[in-house]
Amino acid sequence: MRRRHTTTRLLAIAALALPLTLSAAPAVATPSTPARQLTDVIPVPVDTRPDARAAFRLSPLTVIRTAPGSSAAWQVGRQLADTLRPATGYPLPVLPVPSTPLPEIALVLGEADHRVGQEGYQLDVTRRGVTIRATTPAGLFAGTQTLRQLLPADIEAPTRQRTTWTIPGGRIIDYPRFAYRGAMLDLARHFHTVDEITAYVDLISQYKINYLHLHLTDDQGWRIQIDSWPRLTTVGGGPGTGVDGVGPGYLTKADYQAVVAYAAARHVTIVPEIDMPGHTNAAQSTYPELNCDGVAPPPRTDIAVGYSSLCINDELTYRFVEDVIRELAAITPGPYLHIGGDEAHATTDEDYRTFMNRVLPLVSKYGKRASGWNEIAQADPPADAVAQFWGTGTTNADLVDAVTRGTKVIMSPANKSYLDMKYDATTRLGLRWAGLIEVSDAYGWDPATRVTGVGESAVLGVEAPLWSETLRSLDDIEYMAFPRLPAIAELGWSTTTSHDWESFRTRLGEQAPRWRLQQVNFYPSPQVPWI
Ligand code: IFG
Repeated sequence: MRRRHTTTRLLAIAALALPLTLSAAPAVATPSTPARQLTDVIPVPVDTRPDARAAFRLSPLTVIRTAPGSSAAWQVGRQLADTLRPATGYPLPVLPVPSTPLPEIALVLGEADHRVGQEGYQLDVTRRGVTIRATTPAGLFAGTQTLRQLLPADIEAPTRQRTTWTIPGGRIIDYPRFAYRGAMLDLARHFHTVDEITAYVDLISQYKINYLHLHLTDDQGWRIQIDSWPRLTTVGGGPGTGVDGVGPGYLTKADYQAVVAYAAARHVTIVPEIDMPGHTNAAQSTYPELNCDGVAPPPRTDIAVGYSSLCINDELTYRFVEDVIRELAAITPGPYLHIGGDEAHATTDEDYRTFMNRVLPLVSKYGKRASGWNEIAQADPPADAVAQFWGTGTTNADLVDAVTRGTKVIMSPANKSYLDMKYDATTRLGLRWAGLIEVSDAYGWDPATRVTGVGESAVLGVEAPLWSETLRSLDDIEYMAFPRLPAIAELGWSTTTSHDWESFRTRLGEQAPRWRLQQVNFYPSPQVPWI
């Protein structure tokens, strides 16, 4: 009964859309940009087979058909429709039906090439339409991000364009090299609002980034509500906190859950970080009892590091840490909880190991997998712990030793992937302690050979941290992240055999019209042929 009704409805749509079709067809095709190739995508797909005879052109009749019975697939279809409707002006109804007589973009769960795995997709473009096949909704979403880039850049316009919406024909089989492809925002040094975080999620998800690490606490600010220690945010995240005291800000639990949901709808998983035992001045200046001498140090708004340490041999410290981990784990659906561990210069090596060996197991007690900066390898991290390498060198004995015991590594070499590093000596924003990072530096390395003794099988993936000592706005975030974040995204997704600077810089240049239409405040690197 439903099927007949649906078909009738579809034909009604077709009848309605027909005049639109006639009126919308431009007198002459107006190619707005050079013909797009299936490889004109970042990250570059694994396997592309063009078929010039099979180009597909969106029209007012096009429908988006999603796998019946999958609300997640339907959500991917809705997101795609929301992306394509403004610039095309087409209805693009999203229909969870087994088939349609109309030209379609079909999102199908199952039937994909076996190589696609859990995150990949198969995308077929023929004269009759587009079919994206995947094992999971995440794979469908990845396929729609590729489809978005296969359309002319005008697709990013917020208003209707008289562009010919042609998609190049052929087949793409695509899937990621690494499972973890992350970005990081530091909310502690400067508090970025929910709107700034979700705007960043909109951008990073276009490049198949699938994790966003939020650095929630540090010396200058505590940015996540913890019910059992309420002054952490009202004071530690209060007025005057942050670098240069730029002001209050923290995520309530509702804010955090809204960010988690927004990111999840774009198949980005949030990884929260509570940095300890160092980088804890915001907490310790708020609660005197968290200090060994019971005296609260003054709040800090400078950018020095390494001067703070929780009181390692005081039981209250571990009640505090367990309260925080418990409350944060309860509102974090993702698998990881990051406990920091970096620059604990005010903690003795022995105390550091004592602390970490008590705290790391608390993360798994509350159902999460512990991650931490690579210093955690100095303790005895549990086998499933993840160490995030942020060194500038190519060796690290503790890390290699932990890897032999099963630790996996997220690669974030500071001289390659730290987006808060200046592009060159003239860059107003950013720091330069790890060196200057132009786009070619961010692209020119291999996560599987960066650290001797940490090979492909030990590398979980990559992450591009953006520390906020010098950032104050979304414009600042965008200026430092674009165009270098797409470089890290390609390192995380694409194959070593497709790694090619000339190809990447050309494809990067082709992103400019898209970023201008999305009002992305990107850095126009002289290394890139921007179109
Ligand atoms: N190192 C510190 C960060 C931040 C960064 C700025 C790590 C793991 C320098 N720790 O990077 O807190 O200050 O580039």
